[in-house]
Amino acid sequence: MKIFLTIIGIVIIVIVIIFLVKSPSQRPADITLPTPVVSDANTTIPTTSASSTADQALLSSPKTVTFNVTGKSLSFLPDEIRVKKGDHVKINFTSMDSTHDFVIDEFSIRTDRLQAGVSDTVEFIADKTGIFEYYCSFGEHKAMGMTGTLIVE
Ligand SMILES: [Cu+2]
Repeated sequence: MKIFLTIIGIVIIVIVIIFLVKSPSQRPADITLPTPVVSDANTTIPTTSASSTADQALLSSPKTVTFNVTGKSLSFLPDEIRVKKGDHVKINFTSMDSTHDFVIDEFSIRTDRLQAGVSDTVEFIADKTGIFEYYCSFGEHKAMGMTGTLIVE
């Protein structure tokens, strides 16, 4: 029995170490080295196959912009996000209390419903300009004011 518990303990420690090693190294990599992300983003843009648009794609290759958003006290921080059309937007959302999620209908993105202290990441290409609402879809949180504004310019 003791050996069994020891093995489980070791496995948990290894998983935690893998998480700790992975997450900080991934996030700075996106900021300092946008190139690997660009090829990833290109696959979702249907214009890359046309050679006439290849030059345009090079000139305005998608830039990855990352936002850390928290949900707390029925509000989002920040409650306004501003990006450029064509940006590859990455939202790391963390619930700080209660159960929250992060939803933008127009870009069909939705995080998991998160308990306090839990994070989830969603990504999309801001392929249209405009002012869009993000909100928490849990319970009556949206009606109680848990909304924010995404501005694509
Ligand atoms: Cu909520």
